[in-house]
Amino acid sequence: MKNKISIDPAVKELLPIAKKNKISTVWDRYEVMQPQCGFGSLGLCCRICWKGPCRIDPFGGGPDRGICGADAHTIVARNLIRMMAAGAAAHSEHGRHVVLALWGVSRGRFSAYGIRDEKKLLSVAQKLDIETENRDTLKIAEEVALKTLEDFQNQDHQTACHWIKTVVTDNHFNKLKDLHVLPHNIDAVVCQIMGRTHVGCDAEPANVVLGGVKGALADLNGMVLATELSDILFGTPSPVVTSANLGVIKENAVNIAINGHNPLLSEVICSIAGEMNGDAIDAGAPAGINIIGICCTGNEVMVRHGVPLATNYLSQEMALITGAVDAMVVDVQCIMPSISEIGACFHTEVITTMDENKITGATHVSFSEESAGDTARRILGLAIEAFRRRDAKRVNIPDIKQTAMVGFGVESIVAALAKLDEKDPLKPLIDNIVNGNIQGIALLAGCNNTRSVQDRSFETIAKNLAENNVLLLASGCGAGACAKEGLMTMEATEKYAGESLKAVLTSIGNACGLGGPLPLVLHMGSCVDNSRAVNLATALANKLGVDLSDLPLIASAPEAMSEKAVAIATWSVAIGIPTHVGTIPQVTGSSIVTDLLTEGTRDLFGGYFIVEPDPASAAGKLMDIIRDKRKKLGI
Ligand code: SF4
Ligand code: WCC
Ligand code: FE2
Repeated sequence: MKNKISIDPAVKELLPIAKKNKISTVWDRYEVMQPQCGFGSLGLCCRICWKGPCRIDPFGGGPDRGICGADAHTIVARNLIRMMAAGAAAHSEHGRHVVLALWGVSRGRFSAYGIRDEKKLLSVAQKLDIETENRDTLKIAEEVALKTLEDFQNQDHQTACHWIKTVVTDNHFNKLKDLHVLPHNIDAVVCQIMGRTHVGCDAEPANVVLGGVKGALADLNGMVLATELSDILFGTPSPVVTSANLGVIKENAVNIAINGHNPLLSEVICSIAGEMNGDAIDAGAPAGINIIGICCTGNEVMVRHGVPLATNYLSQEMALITGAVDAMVVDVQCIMPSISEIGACFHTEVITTMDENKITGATHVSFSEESAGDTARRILGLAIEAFRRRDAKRVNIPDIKQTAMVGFGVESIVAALAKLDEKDPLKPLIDNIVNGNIQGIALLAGCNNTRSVQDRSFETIAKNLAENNVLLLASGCGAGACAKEGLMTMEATEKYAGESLKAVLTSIGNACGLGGPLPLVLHMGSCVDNSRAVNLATALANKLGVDLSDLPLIASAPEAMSEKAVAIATWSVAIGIPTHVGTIPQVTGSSIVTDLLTEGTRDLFGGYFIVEPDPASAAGKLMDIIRDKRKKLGI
């Protein structure tokens, strides 16, 4: 096979099998789609009203305005911020589900759930200025839930959402306030973006983009609350050793892949799977039930419970092509609609679970918090039934998996650092940044994209930055890529880290009793858990009394794809972080919007976009930024 597709050896092994079975995968469909529309790629196609579609001629000579009179800049800006609104809506819907679950639990409902991390509840309550002394746990939980729900309900434009204040420095909060981009209500801000981009509304490109920034910050707000409240309900991640890639599928087990994003159902599936192990064994699977994760549902249960990760977004179809996945259970976001058709080529039961996310051809088992336990049991039963239909002759599980030590939330990183300095845990990290042992911090985040070779950019950038002594954090499909590439191991640190980074990671690892260094890349969780990286960075900035934009800190989404990624990258810039994307954003049809994102935002927020598809060049540019930031700090 062409190695233009993926660096993942499991993918390479399975693609010929897909071909033999005449199964078309995401890469086949990408090829059929070529050449892709040039107008759309530049952001110059408008379908906002039925006078259109309209397109602007990027070379001049053709139309320079849409039928209504909108020019290239207006069209590009509107298209862009509608993507941000969709991203913010997706993350915030996820967050809404989680807060409603917490609210239900606090009122004695939803027996499948409980407060699993009371310590986290207390720390969250304190962050939200909620009284905790001598109060009943459920009462505190109720107040946390109600205060969080205000972020979806507040109608006072002058009062910002509660959660955003907890993740940015005070200084930056005031800056965002002065620029009128602080969200006051997630739903209202998303709604406002849809309204202002309707035909005949906001046509001033910079104003449109700033409206989008507010939506992106609403996205951040939704992600932070989703992460923090999920920790209360399901536990805060702590380091755990597990494995990644399709070799985690077991021939002698009932394999259930959980795919998507929202942990509400997958957590219950994981916790009651043991109950039905006997049934799986009776059905002829001596290893019982084997739960494996895909995409961010996978990341959620991986960092909390060490559930192995089968794969990340772009290769989700490959899990089915092993012929050994008995059920693929999906919830929301980044699920390929093709999976039902591929599942049907095998014995696999593809099960959708959220009423607002169905797929033609899949079996729908409707999820609700009230009956989550029964839903999970029904799904496990369907998987066991499907296993009985599995054709052993069609099973091809690549013998490929990597060890991965994962589960590095802020709490576990601070706990590890506390082994070096109990009273002041952030001090060793700061000291090592100041003395240059750690040159900077990078967050590797975001998707896979058929426009890139799957996972390659993550691998190249990670190795390159590590060699230059940059501490690496990862989330989402970026984390999945690093896990599959074996970068979440002590061995990777030994092999790829620069000498001084290696020494720091080794002293922390040894102090924690690991008998070796921390892994080269620290897995922080799913995409919503990007909020963990922000929390860590902001804690450092607060301690140093500087802004995020002063720190030698960068983010990279080298294979960005989704609307959620557009929202994330935008808030990353808006909170002051230089943010690399390796996919050319669909904005280059407008010089005004392009300049605003790569230059103008630097003056406004301190953060800006770096667009560089070549991963090695990107790593070089990111190192230059880190060195420059260090110089400005005088370190
Ligand atoms: Fe064309 Fe304007 Fe309608 Fe867009 S909003 S499709 S540019 S007429
Ligand atoms: Ni987040 Fe991108 Fe993965 Fe989906 S799961 S593909 S948005 S990084
Ligand atoms: Fe995700």
